[in-house]
Amino acid sequence: MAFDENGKIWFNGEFVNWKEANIHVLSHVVHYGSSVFEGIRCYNTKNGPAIFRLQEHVERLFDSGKIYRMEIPYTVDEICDAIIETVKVNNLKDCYIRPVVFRGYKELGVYPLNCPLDTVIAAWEWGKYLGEEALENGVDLGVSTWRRMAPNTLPNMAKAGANYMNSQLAKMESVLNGFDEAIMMDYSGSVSEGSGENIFLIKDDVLYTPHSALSILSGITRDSVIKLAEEEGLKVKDEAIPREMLYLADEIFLTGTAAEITPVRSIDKITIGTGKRGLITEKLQKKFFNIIEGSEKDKYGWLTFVE
Ligand code: PPE
Repeated sequence: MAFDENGKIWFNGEFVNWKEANIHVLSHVVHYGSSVFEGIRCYNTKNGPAIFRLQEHVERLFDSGKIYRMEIPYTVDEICDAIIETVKVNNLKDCYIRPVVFRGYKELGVYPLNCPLDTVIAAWEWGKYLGEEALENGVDLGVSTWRRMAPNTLPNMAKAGANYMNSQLAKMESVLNGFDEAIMMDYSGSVSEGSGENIFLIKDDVLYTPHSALSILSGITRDSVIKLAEEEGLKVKDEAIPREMLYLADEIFLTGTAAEITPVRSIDKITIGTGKRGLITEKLQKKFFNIIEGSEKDKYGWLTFVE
């Protein structure tokens, strides 16, 4: 992934040059991780660039802010418009969009409410999250020794910068151990999620995914896949999944804005199913990519066109 540093970044309501979108080193966020953010994709569909589930992402940004008592000084509509403008101004077609709201520069100390809130939107081209081949051949996962945050520690439903310290521990461990990605259990030992993805498994034609009280981020891709699977007549169960059920699955895949729908071919060096992308995974990928390419009708209204 590389940035094009000639672009413009939306910074508190105005576009600034990429290299001038800077903050002070004594900003609250630098010291205490006080930020909430989103990751959104724009796809170059047959009918022009369109942002996938823009409204839902921006609503989740505001929800994350609410949990942390951040009063974002814009409306959901204003942020949606600013995101569209950011894509346009930068002449992007296929891109990843990163809005972030953080506590800025005024004073330090844990108590955050005297610091200003800054709101930033950046966008850049970001290809396949887990490598070009991953969508077809699948990735290798390792179960992390790090657990997802327990209830009453850090709220998993908020997409907050600080949560990604936990993700980084798991991701570094898995990559250094030779895996592509980590899968984390929740505090009680049942399956939770990846460092930046939700997880689904398929056993005997039923789709299983951990429910929202199992320390997951309620993924928007997860929600999209559940809708597409139900449309295909598949049974979807969101429930607690024991770790060993992963090893016995017929198919497994990860979902996320960055990861899209990525098949998993092994976990802890145990082959999942045939060790190749499964048929149901492939079918769901096709449905998903047909919508974002614009070749299938967008019946859920998931696409917001940039023009
Ligand atoms: N869980 C976590 C922990 C997570 O970070 C993501 C997204 C998801 C689940 C899936 O959510 P959704 O994108 O709404 O389907 N991770 C974002 C950040 C990745 C990054 O490396 O940064 C993303 O995919 O944009």
